[in-house]
Amino acid sequence: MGKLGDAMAALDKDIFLAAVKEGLTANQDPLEMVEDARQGLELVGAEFDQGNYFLMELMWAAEIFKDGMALIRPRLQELHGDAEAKGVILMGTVAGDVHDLGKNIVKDLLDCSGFEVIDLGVDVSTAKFIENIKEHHPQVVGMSALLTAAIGEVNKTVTAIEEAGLRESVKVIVGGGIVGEVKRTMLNVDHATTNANEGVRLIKRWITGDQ
Ligand code: B12
Repeated sequence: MGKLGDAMAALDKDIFLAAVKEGLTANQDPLEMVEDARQGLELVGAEFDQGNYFLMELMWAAEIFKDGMALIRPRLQELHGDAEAKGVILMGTVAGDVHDLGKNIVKDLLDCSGFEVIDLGVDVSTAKFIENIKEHHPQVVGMSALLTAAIGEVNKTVTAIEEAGLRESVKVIVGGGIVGEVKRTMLNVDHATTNANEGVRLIKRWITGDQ
């Protein structure tokens, strides 16, 4: 873990933002910076899990991350930008789950790659996913889920997509903490990953056919 992760784990916003600026000046890969910060967040989560940090600390960590992303985003756009719209992707964090930092990174990357992203936000019900697939005809549905309790919601949504007769027309990809928790085969999706970049590369391949 690097400077960003260390500062995040220590919940030190000033040092974190200084490290972001330093990284940008040194032309560090913005995705590497995001991954470093994510690892720090994982440590914050572990402290929370052990009862050393409380909800206040989790919320503070999320705020630090968002402020850092605001600085990193323009560089992501600069490096990964591509104006040509290539397809439509529907994204949302599943019902009962309000974690959205990871989903927003994927959205930023897809935006930068020229895709039209319809972001349904957080706590998205199965019905809302279906309604929006019917309305926007996306090629890909991306779900984010971090809570163990959200695993069932992912599968419920995929079943609803099947029952609505829409499964043949969309690829489904899921990301977030649950992916590390369950065997991928337990999730009835086309792909599951905790790596935003890998997910975006695959989505590009699905839509454009490029390798
Ligand atoms: C920040 C945080 C919060 C913030 C969220 C702020 C926000 N706007 O998102 C707040 C404070 C709101 C919060 C609340 C809660 N949290 Co919380 N939270 C975290 C924490 C520390 C970091 C999560 C995060 O954003 N990581 C950084 C992002 C970038 O990582 P990511 O989401 O995994 O995304 C990456 C990939 O997975 C992937 N990805 C993500 N989505 C998608 C989608 C697609 C399509 C693709 C391709 C890829 C992809 O791309 C990203 C970049 O690589 C985690 C700890 C952890 N280990 O994850 C706990 C954690 C997830 N939270 C936890 C808990 C328990 C809660 C609460 C229940 C606490 C409470 N008592 O109220 C509530 C739940 C509220 C709810 N109903 O959802 C637990 C979950 C345990 C479990 N397994 O169920 C964790 C694991 C902490 C812990 N160790 O106990 N939390």
